Amino acid sequence: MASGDTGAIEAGPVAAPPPTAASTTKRKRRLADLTAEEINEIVALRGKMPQTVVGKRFGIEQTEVSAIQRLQRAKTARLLEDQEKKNPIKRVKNVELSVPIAYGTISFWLGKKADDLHSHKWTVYIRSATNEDLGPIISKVVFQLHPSFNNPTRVVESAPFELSESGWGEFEISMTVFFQKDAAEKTLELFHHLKLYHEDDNAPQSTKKPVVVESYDELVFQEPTEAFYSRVKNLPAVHVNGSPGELNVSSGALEISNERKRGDTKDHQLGQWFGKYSETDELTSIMGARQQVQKEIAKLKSMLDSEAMKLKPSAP
Ligand code: SLL
Repeated sequence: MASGDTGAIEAGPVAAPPPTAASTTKRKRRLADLTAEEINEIVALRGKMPQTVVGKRFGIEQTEVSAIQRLQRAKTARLLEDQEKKNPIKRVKNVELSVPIAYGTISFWLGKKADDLHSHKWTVYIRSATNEDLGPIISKVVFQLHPSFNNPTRVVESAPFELSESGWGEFEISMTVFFQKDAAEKTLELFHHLKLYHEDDNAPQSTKKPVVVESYDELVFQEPTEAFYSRVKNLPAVHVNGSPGELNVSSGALEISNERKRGDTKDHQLGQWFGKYSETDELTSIMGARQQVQKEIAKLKSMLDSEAMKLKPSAP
């Protein structure tokens, strides 16, 4: 699983630069000139105001407004790591949870209803590949739209994690996935290019048949925390690979539930356009194969361990 963007910039105390002749003359300020209070203010304003405005207010460049956010995120990641070092969270060894997901966009041409700024209506979404509720896994998704939209940063705090809009152009949508707290995972960044038009320019536009672009992926939790593992292991959205050893709790893999859960996408109004990743064919065989491999790995590991024990020189 790709982890969140912590940026290339190293986090650390923002020290004031040594006074130079240049710093006394009037010029644009640099990142290092900002006080901690100003940085906090910029972070708070960043989502609420266009970056250019925030930048102007503090006499810095727009790119520096973004850099500050990355710096802040890297700092948070580091704090989390430090915390974990002091008080390690218990993780389940030899186990991997995987959650098949699908994400993408479905866009309809508006036909007669189209105007210059709104030729299409579209929906961007992240769903379980089998349309189960992702609410127990994901706490929120932040969709970042093109700056030409009003309030381009959209936060969806409950499942289903989707957003509908209308517009005129194609662009890249970034989605930051935040996991439930007990998963103790960093955020995950997904990117999807919104498509409004068919590849083939000559294909007639239709208000009935949408342009659908969807990607399949899996959220993989290696050695999940014990809290997260026991809470989600039996959910139909979750596949358990490997065996938890001494925890010895039954696996929830490949369990199929017909129960309608809040937040699932089983009766979704766009459901007919969703890709189908059936439990019964491909997915089952992939999951089955994966479980087999995990079992073999566990077997080999324990064989190696017992060999190593035998080889250990006994204490004099
Ligand atoms: C393009 N680079 O030129 C892309 C930008 C932006 C699309 C596309 C805004 C709609 C609204 C909108 O659709 N922006 O203002 O409500 O194709």
